Amino acid sequence: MLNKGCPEEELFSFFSQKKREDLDHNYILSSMCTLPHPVAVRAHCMFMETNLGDPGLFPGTASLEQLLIKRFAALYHCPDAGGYATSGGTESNLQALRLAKVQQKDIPYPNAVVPESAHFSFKKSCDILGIEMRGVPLDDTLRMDADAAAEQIDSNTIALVGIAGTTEYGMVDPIAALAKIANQHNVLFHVDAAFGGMVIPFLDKPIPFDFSLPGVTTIAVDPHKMGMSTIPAGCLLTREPDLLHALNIDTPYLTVKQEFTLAGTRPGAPVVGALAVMDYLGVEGMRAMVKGCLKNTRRLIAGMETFGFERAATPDVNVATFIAKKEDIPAPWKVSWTRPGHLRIVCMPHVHGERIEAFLKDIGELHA
Ligand code: 0PR
Repeated sequence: MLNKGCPEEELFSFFSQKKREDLDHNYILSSMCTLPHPVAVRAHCMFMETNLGDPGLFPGTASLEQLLIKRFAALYHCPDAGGYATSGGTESNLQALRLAKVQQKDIPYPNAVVPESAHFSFKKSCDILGIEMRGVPLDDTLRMDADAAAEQIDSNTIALVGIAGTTEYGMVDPIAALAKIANQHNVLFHVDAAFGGMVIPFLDKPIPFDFSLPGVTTIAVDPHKMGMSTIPAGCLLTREPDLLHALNIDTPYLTVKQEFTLAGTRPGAPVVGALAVMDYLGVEGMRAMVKGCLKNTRRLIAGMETFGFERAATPDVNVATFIAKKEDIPAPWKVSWTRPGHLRIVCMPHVHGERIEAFLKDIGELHA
């Protein structure tokens, strides 16, 4: 720590200089986060000091968290669903598996059946919880193979996981078929819709992935991805409103005597930010935003194919992947690469149509 305090202007000039070292969003094509919507920023600033970890001190903010959960519960066809605001997909996935484990205390060597396309947060969660992670191969469309999933389930299986919008290829697993399998085997079925949960409901033809399917027990969705909230904002939803109480821990000196959340201190600011965007845009506004992102995804795929870059998948959501090499990408564009080595571009809201055209022009010139 500095011995003598630094003058404010000097400090902020240093911060400005450091912030300029961050990449320009105009060139970021690799991220599942985006520039927050202005109403999210406004709400975030308004609720900066709020702590949902001690909700009795912030009952107004806590009621807004409940309202956010209600919004998702209705959107996911289960108005009575429960849940809470997490720090994002990693925490939601960890808590869902923790719930599965706590519910089945008698199983000494529990396993979870998870698609090979799963986000690495499942590996972290299984490590922490002492759960064996059983990988299920994908079919040739890069969706989880439901028959192979059923074969992996045994008497030690505590959870089945499906992904609604995979991180790398933007695919939606066969959630309806998986929900049936989960029901037959009586295991908790967690749907990781961290990305797709704010895309799929707004598609022209929504793919079933939510509580409308009997068998879906829990859903993870991240407003800090396609919900354009400030970071960190995730939600874990449970079909049964009180399911999370199985995770309750005594918190004797707080304004609540028990808590099921993972974090203690929890920011209210991004939670209200998430609600602000949802209520400001409504279903119509979200549909328009998602429509734009999907149009840009299709345009990018068509444009890349005219240059001879074949698509690696035909995605369900706004993630485009191609057979390409690192040297094919012009500077200063920032793209990402999947585990099997495909070029990956996420057409987030900040990746406007004009940015797609600018990228296509640059890549076209490099390959002229
Ligand atoms: N589940 C899915 C399907 C995800 O795509 C992600 C993150 C998670 C869970 C975990 O969410 P949190 O990171 O919020 O805990 N997917 C992105 C990824 O790993 C996250 C990301 C976002 C990475 C922006 C980089 C970036 O610039 O690629």
